[in-house]
Amino acid sequence: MTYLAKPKLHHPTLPKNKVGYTRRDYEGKVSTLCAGCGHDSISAALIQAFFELDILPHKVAKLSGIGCSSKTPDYFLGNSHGFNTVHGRMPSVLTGANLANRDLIYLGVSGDGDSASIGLGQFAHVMRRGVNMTYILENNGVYGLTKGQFSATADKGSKAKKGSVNADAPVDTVSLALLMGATFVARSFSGDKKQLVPLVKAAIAHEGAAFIDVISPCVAFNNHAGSTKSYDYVREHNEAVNRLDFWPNREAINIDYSEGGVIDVPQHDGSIIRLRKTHPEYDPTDRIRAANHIAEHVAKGEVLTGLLYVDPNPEDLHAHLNTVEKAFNQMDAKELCPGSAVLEKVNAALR
Ligand SMILES: Cc1ncc(C[n+]2csc(CCOP(=O)(O)OP(=O)(O)O)c2C)c(N)n1
Ligand code: SF4
Ligand SMILES: [Mg+2]
Repeated sequence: MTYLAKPKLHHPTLPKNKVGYTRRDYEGKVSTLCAGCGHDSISAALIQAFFELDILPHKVAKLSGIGCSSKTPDYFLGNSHGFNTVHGRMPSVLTGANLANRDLIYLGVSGDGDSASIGLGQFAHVMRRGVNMTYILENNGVYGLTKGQFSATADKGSKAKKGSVNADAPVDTVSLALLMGATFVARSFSGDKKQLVPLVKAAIAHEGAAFIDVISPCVAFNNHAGSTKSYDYVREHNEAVNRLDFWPNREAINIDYSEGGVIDVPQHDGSIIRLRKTHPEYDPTDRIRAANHIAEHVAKGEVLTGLLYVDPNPEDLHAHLNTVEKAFNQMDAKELCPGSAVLEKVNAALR
């Protein structure tokens, strides 16, 4: 059994969002992951975020690589576009799709093996190019699907279930995303939906490369004492730099907050991220200080969560390349192929 379709029965009184869909309309097939797997909680957070943002499911394209994490797009947004690519190659397929049609909302879903081991090069370049997307890395420190080998995000000295110790230095994906030019960088925990859901919403609204590393324990292979990606370890070492609330541009903010430690970060599309700072000195709009702060906490073995960096005025790949706005599938043959005379001119310019 590889999947189970969910029964299509909807209770008539289920609440609908502004585009007329119920929460059930954002679900997918029944998950076949292990009971208690962090990845399922991330799927639930994604369902909630897309439902509450009133996004039309057919306006979303979900792309993933290979792994338990990369299987999850089958378990949410069942009415959206989907592409399960090759291991570690999701970013290039997502980039191509985005270049062909910028009208969709792009959601990349990956694992730590998929992104930090085999796909490290693709991961770095998709951030550098500023592809407008929300990239979710479901980080459990192991290759769950292939039975628990250490991945490149496993901490040095952490222990596998059978006792072997990881001798290699880890890739810190948020530091790398920041270094490579991502304009929205966050970390969260699959067990903290209150933090994760607004982060996902803000990442969707962000018009550039948005990256969220979500620590997502693998209950089958990496949830024991000695693992730094277990539920217990993350709960004990979680340091949130801020808690955030998110308002899409069409909604007025009508909740009162005391001034102390609260900052508003307006996004390019008019939406607002309101940050309640838990680390008073932390400024998520300062890339260099953010990088230092993250590195200091990595050295202490703490899991720094929250919105770690945001550029309120990002530029995306289309701006870099000065592309046309129209999606390729909206163009006729004449627009797509301007003819041999134009091609001749282009070729002549290159001689
Ligand atoms: C080219 C290629 N190499 C190796 C594999 C075997 N493989 C499948 S999933 C996987 C690792 C997945 O780990 P991760 O991305 O962390 O996902 P998780 O299962 O932990 O969620 C590997 C090595 C493959 N499918 N394709
Ligand atoms: S093996 Fe690990 S990552 Fe895969 S479904 Fe089970 S708990 Fe989740
Ligand atoms: Mg993994």
